[in-house]
Amino acid sequence: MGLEAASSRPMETLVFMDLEATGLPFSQPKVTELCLVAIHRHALEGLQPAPPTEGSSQVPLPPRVADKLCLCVAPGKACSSAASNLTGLNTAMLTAHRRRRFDSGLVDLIQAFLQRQPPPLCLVAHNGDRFDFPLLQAELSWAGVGPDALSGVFCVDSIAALRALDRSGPPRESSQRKSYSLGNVYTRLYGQAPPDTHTAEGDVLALVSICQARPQSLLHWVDAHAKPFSSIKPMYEAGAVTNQGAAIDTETKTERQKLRAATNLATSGDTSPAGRKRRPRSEAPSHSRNIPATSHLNTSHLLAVLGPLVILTIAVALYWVPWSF
Ligand code: DCM
Ligand code: MG
Repeated sequence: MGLEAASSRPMETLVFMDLEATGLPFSQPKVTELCLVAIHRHALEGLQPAPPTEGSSQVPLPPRVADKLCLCVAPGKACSSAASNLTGLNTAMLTAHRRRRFDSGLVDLIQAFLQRQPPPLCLVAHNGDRFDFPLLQAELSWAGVGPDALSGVFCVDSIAALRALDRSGPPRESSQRKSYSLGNVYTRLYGQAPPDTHTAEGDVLALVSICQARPQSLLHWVDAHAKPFSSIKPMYEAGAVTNQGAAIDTETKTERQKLRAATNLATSGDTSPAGRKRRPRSEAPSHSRNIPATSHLNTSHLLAVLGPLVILTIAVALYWVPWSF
């Protein structure tokens, strides 16, 4: 995508990122909300580091110059109740609000947003190595683009960064195992819980605030440890989610019915079988639907080839047996 950069150069832009989703990794989640906040390193370098005592610092204002891309996504499968409770989002609501799927249009939007940023650029996500990066790779693959869709983009997990910075700093609470969850790190630093937790934008802004506490050492660590985003493996195979289609449709329908009962929204167009049929082809990878048909075809082919072969063998045997005595 024209963002190629040598990893030896310092990262010029940090793109803080958070994804909300239908559930945890084991459930092969789909994205429900995405937020990217792009900040030039100068905006972070210009900040004074926070005083060393934790819990007493004032929450810094985010840099004034920051590009944001925040949007909601229709996941195409039901949210777990835990995820809905945390995020305040559910599939029926996202569908009723006519949100679109994580399709190639969204990939274009993300690429265009990143292309506006001066390279080299690095995605920064809290727990990114285990959640946000592999999930983004899975969604990119589902949308039909390859693992190199964000070629030239780098990424780091801010949990790894903060752990490393703590290890390299003066020993504090060294005997205690610290939690590096976003909320706990923020509360340790600023003596209060972060606002708007588990909304993509709220979590990104909390992460920015955390990174503003030690900007120089963070940037230094990022420059040394940024890895290519293309090296991240998808959380799951693109076809896996659509294979659960029947269950997904049923759960989604139940959610929609609940929403209609609660809000009396006229969503009949969305819930009718005809409505579902109108879903654009681009919203699901076609290959996953063909798996059973393909295996049936292979068995038929095998019988078609083996049948004549068996008949031919018997005929040859009958012809040669009398001659061999
Ligand atoms: N998540 C979940 N259950 C949890 C924690 C998280 O299902 N106990 C899912 C839903 C969230 C997503 O992970 O949208 C990302 O979490 P977070 O809001 O912490 O970024
Ligand atoms: Mg979040």
